Amino acid sequence: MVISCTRDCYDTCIFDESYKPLKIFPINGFTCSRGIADLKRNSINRISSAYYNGKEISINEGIQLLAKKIREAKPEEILHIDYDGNQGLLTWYYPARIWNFLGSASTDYSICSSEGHAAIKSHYGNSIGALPEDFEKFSAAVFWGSEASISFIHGWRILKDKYKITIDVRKSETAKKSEKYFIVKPGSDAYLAIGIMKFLIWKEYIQNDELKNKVKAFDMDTIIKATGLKEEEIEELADLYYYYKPLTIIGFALGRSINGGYSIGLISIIPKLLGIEKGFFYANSQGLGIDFDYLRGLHKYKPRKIIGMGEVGDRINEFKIIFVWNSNPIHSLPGSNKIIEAVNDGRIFLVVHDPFWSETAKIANLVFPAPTFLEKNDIVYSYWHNYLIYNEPIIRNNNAITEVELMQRLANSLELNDPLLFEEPMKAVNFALRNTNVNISDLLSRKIVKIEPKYSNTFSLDPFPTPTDLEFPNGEFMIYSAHPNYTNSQFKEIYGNKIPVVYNSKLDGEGAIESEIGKVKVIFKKSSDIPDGIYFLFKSNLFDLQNMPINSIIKPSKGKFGGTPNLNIKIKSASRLLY
Ligand SMILES: Nc1nc2c(c(=O)[nH]1)N[C@H]1C(S)=C(S)[C@@H](COP(=O)(O)OP(=O)(O)OC[C@H]3O[C@@H](n4cnc5c(=O)[nH]c(N)nc54)[C@H](O)[C@@H]3O)O[C@H]1N2
Ligand SMILES: Nc1nc2c(c(=O)[nH]1)N[C@H]1C(S)=C(S)[C@@H](COP(=O)(O)OP(=O)(O)OC[C@H]3O[C@@H](n4cnc5c(=O)[nH]c(N)nc54)[C@H](O)[C@@H]3O)O[C@H]1N2
Ligand code: SF4
Ligand SMILES: [Mo]
Repeated sequence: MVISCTRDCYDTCIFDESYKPLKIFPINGFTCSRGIADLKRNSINRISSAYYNGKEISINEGIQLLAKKIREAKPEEILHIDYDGNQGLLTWYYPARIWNFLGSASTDYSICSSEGHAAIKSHYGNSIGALPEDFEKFSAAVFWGSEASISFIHGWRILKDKYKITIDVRKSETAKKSEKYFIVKPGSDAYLAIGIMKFLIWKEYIQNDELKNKVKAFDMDTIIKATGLKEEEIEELADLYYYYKPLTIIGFALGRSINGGYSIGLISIIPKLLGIEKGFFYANSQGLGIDFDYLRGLHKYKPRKIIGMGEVGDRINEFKIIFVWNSNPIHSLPGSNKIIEAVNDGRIFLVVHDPFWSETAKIANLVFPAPTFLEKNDIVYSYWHNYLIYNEPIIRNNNAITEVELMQRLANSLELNDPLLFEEPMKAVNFALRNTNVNISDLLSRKIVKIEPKYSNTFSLDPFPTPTDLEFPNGEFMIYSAHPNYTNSQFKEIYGNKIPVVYNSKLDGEGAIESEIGKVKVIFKKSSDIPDGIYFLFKSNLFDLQNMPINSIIKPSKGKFGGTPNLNIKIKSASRLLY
């Protein structure tokens, strides 16, 4: 029997039944500060019953109440918000069927990685890159907009003794541990990638007339101004790429910055130009061949409306009911202050299914208790390694209701009888795996099975930007990164609720950050690791000194490729003055 951590994390650790990390590659017998605290955390801050407006009710009463609300609303007035709090196929994907059957509004799942997936696919047909075994073959690695030594510890373990180059907007922990680092301006990575390509051509490291014509449109002066690097530094990067033929780890932060899709797409084609096989890694989930749409019922049903994850706050008036699972939108989505206001005013009936009292669960009208991954059966995949895992519970929890059971009991309550809503879950998974080398009975008996990913053979330099396609980065920016002790908003039960500290080059003490749409109050802290014009926060504590979501000051937006909102925003001012 095995357990697999299903949190939104590259590593997807696998444990034995006594919760020791398996000594198989690439888990290699170690885990993170969250992994070692999971057993302890499992009994803290848990939702232990259903609640209606703060009052304990039975799960059955909760389901009846939800069914009544659903009957009173039009499908497009019901929005479900679900993300990667647990990426089990039976926790995240399959339970979406009921909402898609009803035709409810859906988000576009764009908050994190969709921009990069779409950009890389537009060049390669697929976004899959290097697998853990491939990581081992390289003698060098480039960490481009990636804080891998914190966000991706098992990948880092494989690469940490190689020659390492980091490209970041601040002196990150990964930069400090690298042999070379380059600090660029936020959102300038597309320019830098083109600068590197220009040198690769000038120095005749590569011959490619089509590329030569495309990069001509960009002059070196503009690239230097945009990136803030010296010409010699860009040349050095081209030399390093040519001589080391490194693996490039393309971080998710890039997709949430300006020019994000172009940056990621252009970075991903550098290895190809240099003939480096499987020379990049972004996220491998979409190359595994799992039919996620089938699990969600999207092969048959269609949401009546799809909205950007960055738009939920702004378009809140279009909805009457929001059903949330696997996500903590009050913490994580742009404009989430508008969700809070709408719930407080009674304009939105907010329903949350979560194992823990997340910030969103705390303000919800109706709450359902979910089991953690330690307490339920699931099929788990990783966005890095290619194991499929049959996760079995090691702790019993009779108070909680699984996502599958909640969906099916709600369907009964609504007198829905479409067979897809009641398809035996493992049968559904088996069908979703039909294009892979894995079948469910094999997986259920062997517990861990390697899936053989599918690579595509197509390649195109397009979509290659022209200068007018790119936004020239100037001004001051707020940026975020992963904290070692938290996964997004999770783990405050163990590691505490931190104050909102904004690391920067100039200011110390209490003050405010203002964007074009609002202001939040924070604690500034000077750090020599941060260049002028950069305001850095960990992405695990997104509430200001007055408990306002920091994301209140992020306006709605949609990336050009996969719809990812710009979270690393340009700000208007940062100052010690509060008013
Ligand atoms: N411990 C821990 N691990 C995690 C998570 C966590 O919360 N905690 N979260 C998981 C999730 S959800 C994700 S998405 C990943 C995220 O992990 P990563 O992919 O590593 O991305 P980020 O941590 O968002 O940012 C990485 C780096 O990008 C830099 N950066 C910001 N903007 C720019 C830019 O415009 N250009 C360049 N070159 N650099 C820039 C930041 O300074 C930061 O050092 O980690 C996963 N792993
Ligand atoms: N300003 C700013 N905003 C950001 C970011 C940033 O860098 N800056 N980062 C963005 C990124 S990268 C991401 S990925 C998003 C993440 O945003 P969220 O999706 O909100 O991620 P989490 O905070 O991990 O919340 C996941 C929720 O799922 C719950 N959960 C865990 N396991 C289960 C389960 O088995 N069942 C159910 N029903 N629920 C479960 C957890 O308890 C938690 O409440 O935030 C984004 N928001
Ligand atoms: S959060 Fe990541 S590194 Fe930590 S236990 Fe889970 S999968 Fe492993
Ligand atoms: Mo993420």
